[in-house]
Amino acid sequence: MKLLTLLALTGAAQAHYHFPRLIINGEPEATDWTSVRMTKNYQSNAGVTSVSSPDMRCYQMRGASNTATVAAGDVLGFVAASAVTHFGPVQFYMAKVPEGADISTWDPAGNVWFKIGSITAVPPLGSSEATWPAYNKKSVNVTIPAAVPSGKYLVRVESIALHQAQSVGGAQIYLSCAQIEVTGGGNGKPGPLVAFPGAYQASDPGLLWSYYPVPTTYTAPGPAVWTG
Ligand SMILES: [Cu+2]
Repeated sequence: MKLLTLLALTGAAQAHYHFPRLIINGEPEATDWTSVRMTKNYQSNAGVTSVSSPDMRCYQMRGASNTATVAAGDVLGFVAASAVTHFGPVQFYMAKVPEGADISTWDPAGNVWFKIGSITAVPPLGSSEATWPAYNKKSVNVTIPAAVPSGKYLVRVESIALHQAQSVGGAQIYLSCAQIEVTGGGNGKPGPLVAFPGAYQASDPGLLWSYYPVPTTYTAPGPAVWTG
């Protein structure tokens, strides 16, 4: 029994993941942590479990050396290393770097984030890939809204693992932030703007959620997706 338990725990640790590379125009970056800020879990792969922690912002250990160029309206991908091995929603946020600020050192604190994508549950609900379209994927994609103004942004990807979310603090959040420069943007006014931490509460129905008995609805946490 002890061996079985140990194997189960080891398997769980290996099953964690992180998002270390961008995919631009279908091309993954050559190396990890180039345009993506290195996260504290780059070795452990552990998720964030306190939504009130500043780690909810970028889970950052150090800044990124590069800023990737992405055209508004294009698809931006994040590689999941080695895959999104837990079921739950995957969401994307952007924050505009203020004029005059250095993107490589800017801390995206306060109400600066707007949601640009949510890959969430497709009914009927369960714990399968049919319910959760991002589950087991080796990369996840979002479209940079065509109306977003040109400029420098952080793009934050998060995967909310729900397999232990039946108790408060049980949801595991795997996230990272990429540095991009949007070209050919529009004149939209992105919003609503929210803060990390702050946007989520541990008791949000999208974070405190049990997959058994099988529920009929799932609502991902955070604001509505800004569609421009
Ligand atoms: Cu895990």
